[in-house]
Amino acid sequence: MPLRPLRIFPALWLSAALATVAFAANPLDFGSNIKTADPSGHVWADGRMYVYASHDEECQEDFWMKDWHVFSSADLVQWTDHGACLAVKNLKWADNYAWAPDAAYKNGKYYFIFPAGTGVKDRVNPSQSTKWMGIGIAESDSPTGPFKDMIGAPLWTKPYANDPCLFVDDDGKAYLYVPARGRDWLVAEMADDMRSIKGFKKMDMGGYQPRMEGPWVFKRNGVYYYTMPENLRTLSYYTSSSPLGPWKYRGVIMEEENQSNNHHSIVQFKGRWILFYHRWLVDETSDCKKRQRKICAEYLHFNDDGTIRPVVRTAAGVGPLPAPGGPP
Ligand code: FUB
Repeated sequence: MPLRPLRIFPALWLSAALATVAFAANPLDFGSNIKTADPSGHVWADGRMYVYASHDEECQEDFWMKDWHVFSSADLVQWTDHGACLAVKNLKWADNYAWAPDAAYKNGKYYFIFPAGTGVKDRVNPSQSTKWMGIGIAESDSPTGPFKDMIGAPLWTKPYANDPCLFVDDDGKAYLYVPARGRDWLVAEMADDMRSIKGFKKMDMGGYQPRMEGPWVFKRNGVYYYTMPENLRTLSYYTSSSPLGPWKYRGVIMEEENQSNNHHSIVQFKGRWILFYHRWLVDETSDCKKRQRKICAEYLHFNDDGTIRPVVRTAAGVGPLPAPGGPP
């Protein structure tokens, strides 16, 4: 008789393990067929994972995007779509190009930083283009918004304004990282009230500055990591002992796929490091049948020396998290 529990528990572990293996968590299930891109993952004080994302309209033209969504989860499997946390229709200065956002918590408020713009890009005759973009900042008492544009104007429109990354260091200083045309990799400290920037500084990237967009900065064990889609597609990274650099190139995290852009974020959640990114997948149920973007996630692992192990795209992704005390 005393053997019985021992037989039952291994069986339970086995079925839990099989469920884990068989579970396909990618792309993330946001409860609908919503097309999403440019995930910016953050864990706030309530311990939930929040993902701030661009929203690709079904079969949209040329990245014409109108709002941003926020999703949250307690386990990375069951997600809540909190809806649009901000839309270009709420802005005085833009009506399009709701591109890759980021978020931060400071001064008891949640901040949402975003690119948006107006006009049309003429890809055949670029000189005829009327498109321009700016970076806006909005504020809310809630991590899910709605966020309000407190300035009513972009923080700047030149230099090139897209893909802001807002990193708040342990001392409370907020740094804004942006890609710029001409291969200048810029950082600006934000004013304490988060309503202006103190001016751009060109960072020393150790002599290696490929074309890039979508930078992301995080800190682990006192080391700053600057990660980005190299040539807009291959995720790679640098490290530094300061948020301002100089930075040292460290190599590739995730290879490119189908010559398509990738955009990512890296965040610690319940002791595990998570890489959020997007994939371009054909949706057979869609009228246009073309590849559209959806957000995925993978576990990310560090070596003992702090370098990042390469990550491969999987169907299983990150869910469900192993049970506490279970196999790693
Ligand atoms: O989603 C629009 C643009 O595509 C983003 O700003 C870039 O990072 C790329 O993902």
